Amino acid sequence: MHGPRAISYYEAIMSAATLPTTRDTSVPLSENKHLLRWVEKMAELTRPERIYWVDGSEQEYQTLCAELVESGTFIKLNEDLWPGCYYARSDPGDVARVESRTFICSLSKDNAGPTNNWENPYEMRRKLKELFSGAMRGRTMYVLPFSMGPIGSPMSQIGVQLTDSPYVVVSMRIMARIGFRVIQEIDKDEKRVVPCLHSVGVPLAPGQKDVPWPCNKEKYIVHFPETREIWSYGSGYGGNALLGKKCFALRIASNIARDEGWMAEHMLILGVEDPNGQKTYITAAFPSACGKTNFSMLVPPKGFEGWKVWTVGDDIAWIKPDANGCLRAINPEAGFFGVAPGTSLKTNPNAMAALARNTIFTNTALTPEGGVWWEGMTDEPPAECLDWQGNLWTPQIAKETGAKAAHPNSRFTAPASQCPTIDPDWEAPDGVPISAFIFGGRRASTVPLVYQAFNWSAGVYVGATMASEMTAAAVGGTGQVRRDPMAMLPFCGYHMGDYFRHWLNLQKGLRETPRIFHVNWFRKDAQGKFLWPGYSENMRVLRWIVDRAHGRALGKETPIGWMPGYEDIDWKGLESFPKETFETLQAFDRAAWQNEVLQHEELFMKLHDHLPPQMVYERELLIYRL
Ligand code: TSX
Ligand code: MN
Repeated sequence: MHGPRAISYYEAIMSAATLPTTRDTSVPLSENKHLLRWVEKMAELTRPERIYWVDGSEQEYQTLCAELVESGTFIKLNEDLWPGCYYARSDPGDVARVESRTFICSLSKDNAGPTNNWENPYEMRRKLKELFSGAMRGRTMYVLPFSMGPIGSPMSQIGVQLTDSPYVVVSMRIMARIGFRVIQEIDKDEKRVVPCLHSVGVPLAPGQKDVPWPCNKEKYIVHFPETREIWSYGSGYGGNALLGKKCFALRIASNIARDEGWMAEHMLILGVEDPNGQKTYITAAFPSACGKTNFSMLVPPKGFEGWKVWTVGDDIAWIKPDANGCLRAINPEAGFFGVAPGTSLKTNPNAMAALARNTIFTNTALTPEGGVWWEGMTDEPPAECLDWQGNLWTPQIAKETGAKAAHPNSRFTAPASQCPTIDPDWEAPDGVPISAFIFGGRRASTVPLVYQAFNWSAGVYVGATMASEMTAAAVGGTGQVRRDPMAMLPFCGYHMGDYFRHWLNLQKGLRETPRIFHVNWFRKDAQGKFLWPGYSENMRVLRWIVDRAHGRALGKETPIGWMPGYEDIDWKGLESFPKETFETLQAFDRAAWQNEVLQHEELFMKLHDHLPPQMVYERELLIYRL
């Protein structure tokens, strides 16, 4: 880079009386030649008005937030009610991930597989260069170094995101470790970084006034798995724009993990501590709308005094066999980017505590007191508020028009460290030891509350055939079943058949085989009522899983796996739960499963040329047991 010489942050501190006000933010914070050359090249392509190196400091965060308030993107919430919190409304056309615009551009189409969008990488590069050409005109290009995983952990990975969105910079400061600490890691031993280029795709002409939420109708979220690059254009929202999360920690990391013998999974990590202080860590994968964040912060019910559930992560787990053949997991994230609607003191008091301060709210409702609100937050809605588009909302208007105050995909971006149940070891560089995997789904019928797979390959089959029903509101209406293998359908960065093979192979390097379970909190009776109270009561299921993982609990063999009998569940504090209801919850329906296994075939047919033979054999065995 021409112009100012790269200086170390330490030098900058020594040469400046007060660093944040005097630091020249255009001066590179790194001395890494590859990084500097790439930043220069991307600036030549996108033509930003200025380049800003993000140091990640608290002061910088405050300054950027103040600028976002100034520009109209942020509203500062009432400091007495929501200390350190900000509120943003997105463009109504930029409210969620766009799977139809998400691409895996591997060299061969075959490597992306039938469940991903694919474009020829050379063609895509040409297209992206066109789109990004001059895309940052009139804007600041932030150079945002970030670490997925604790800084310095051998399991962490580093990226650098170039973005023209200050909203992304402040969000990433909550969701990842960013700034100068990461630069030091990069400079230490010329570490390989994943380059991530992001633009909202709205260049500004000289003097042109910006809008609160710039974005482009045309969106591209593109991954190059071989060269480990991410290019994202046109969106400023969530997984499209905070590139460390779904793009890096799942789609690119799943490719790195395949090559290096570990797993990048769409899983929460929790620790169950029993009254003796013994801790058992478990990871769990659920499709969307199953309450994954709630489960990761579970509050034990009445009767489980002395038990504790600790949260390591609510969304992503990187899992790796250690030198002793034990699986260890880290949460690559530093925050929760959670769906707001439905989150309350009743459903998730720990999330409510985590988001009570220093949190960014996007597309919730705004109350007249300068607070936020969303459907399901309180029993009583506010008398009036502004909805996620800034229009007046009242319970009366809602009744008449069906209008929601908060967008169903509205989010809180909150520091994980603020969660009361955050595990003391959540940032342990070597991760936490994993004893069991849970797969799950939302199924009104057929699938019991809990069962344990017979062995590893049967368990991989359980994960591979996972499915969930859309809630009544979604297309299909009457609970259409959607297959979502390991909850990775939108996030696996390569062929799903090869991904199953990678799962099968993982066991070979392990001293002990982790147990695999399937849960379903959502089974309904003939009248359409939930059979299981869920939430805190899930602890009873979790206890059976923990005890099974340690070889302490009994199970009954059924054609689909091992199941607890009524006597095998700890009912302390819920003695009134009818034995018959439990039997209904656990009922194995042979006819329903014969139909279920036929549906497994549909997904497998799509993947057939890459499907590991074990998956076919497991299916055959299941059919014969039925
Ligand atoms: O998050 C949920 N969990 C996991 C909690 C640790 N939800 C919310 C899902 C949407 C995100 C649940 N909803 C759970 C659950 O276990 N179970 C249900 C279904 C249910 C809903 C309401 C009741 C019971 C079950 N109400 C009463 O029993 C009074
Ligand atoms: Mn997720």
